[in-house]
Amino acid sequence: MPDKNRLSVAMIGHGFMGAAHSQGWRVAPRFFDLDALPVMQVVVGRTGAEASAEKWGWQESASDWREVIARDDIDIVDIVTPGDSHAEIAIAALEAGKHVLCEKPLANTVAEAEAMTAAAERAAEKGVVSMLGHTYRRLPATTFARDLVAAGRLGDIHQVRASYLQDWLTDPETPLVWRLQKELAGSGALGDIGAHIIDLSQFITGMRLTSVAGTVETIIRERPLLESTSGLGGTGGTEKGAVTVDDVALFTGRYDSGVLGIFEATRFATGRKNALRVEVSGSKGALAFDLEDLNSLEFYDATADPEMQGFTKILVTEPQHPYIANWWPAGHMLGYEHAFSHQAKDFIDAVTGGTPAAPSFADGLQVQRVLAAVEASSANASAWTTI
Ligand code: SOE
Repeated sequence: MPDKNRLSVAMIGHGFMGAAHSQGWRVAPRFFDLDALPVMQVVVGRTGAEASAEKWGWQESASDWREVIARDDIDIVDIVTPGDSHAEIAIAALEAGKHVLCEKPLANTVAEAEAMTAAAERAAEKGVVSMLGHTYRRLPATTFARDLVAAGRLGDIHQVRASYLQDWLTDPETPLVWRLQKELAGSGALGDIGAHIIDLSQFITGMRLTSVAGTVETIIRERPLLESTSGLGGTGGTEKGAVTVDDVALFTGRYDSGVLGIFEATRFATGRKNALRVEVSGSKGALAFDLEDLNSLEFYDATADPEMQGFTKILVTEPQHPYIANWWPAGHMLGYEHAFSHQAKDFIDAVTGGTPAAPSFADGLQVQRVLAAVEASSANASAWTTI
């Protein structure tokens, strides 16, 4: 690697998201021309961090995040732990003057998200950067979708449809992992995957949700206690424990423009593995994005001659498309992990070049308020609830 300014990264947590973030830090400086080189210095975990460090290419491992945050040689703290520790770690890191990248959802409660946002705003006055990890914003097709809406190609937005469908909980033997425990995860499908479609719909349209009406439901209420983890699930024992989060969240939302959106987040969509879909309908056109076909964007031009109208599938792999010029020739396809490199690149650009770090913690707080409003609505006979 060329000799450049270096920014040492400490990653706190080393589960599935730790693997994805490691990939981002490792690859971004090899494909994008960054003004500083992120150095994968230390991965932190209560147990097993040494093996993760070796596997993913971190220089060292540690078990105490507080000690790591106190180190002078650490510039960036990357938080990929379950949501219950986001607030404590992020606030401590920001107060120690470290730039912070935090996985979504920002926190487990609105109060925590407010405290994190206040800490981020105080830190920003001293030039400290903070950013939230909604990686699906950083796919070429979703960024291009945002650009099309901003350029007026859809005209006035009439409606939004967004769903995030997974099925990894349909098996009742899937054990009680942390994502199914309220004290660790905050909420279930709602916060874990619903947060993505809330953020993505707002990112693409530039509109903000102001009220919601919804229902959340837990389909399987008890699961085997976890014995060993693998991927999102693992192996359970004979003893069972209570699932304390939702499995399914369905809601309608109204944006600040007055437009209605419909949302579904579920881990019980049998056969759907990671199917995030956002469709936006407007007076001059429409677009549809499908994560299971992430190199493409469907666009409908309602201003074309009637006999030529129809959804066009655009392969978003031309060098003119966002992020693509630094990768492969047209049509050579990107995957899930590329968004993590884009995230690392955008974060380093924000730190070195002062470009705005988006989504900000304030954006994450707004999403957290949407999540809380959906839960409040569900507890109140699905009444419309202001965010
Ligand atoms: C599990 O539902 C999960 O890994 C989410 O936590 C991620 O945010 C999403 O990108 C994929 O699914």
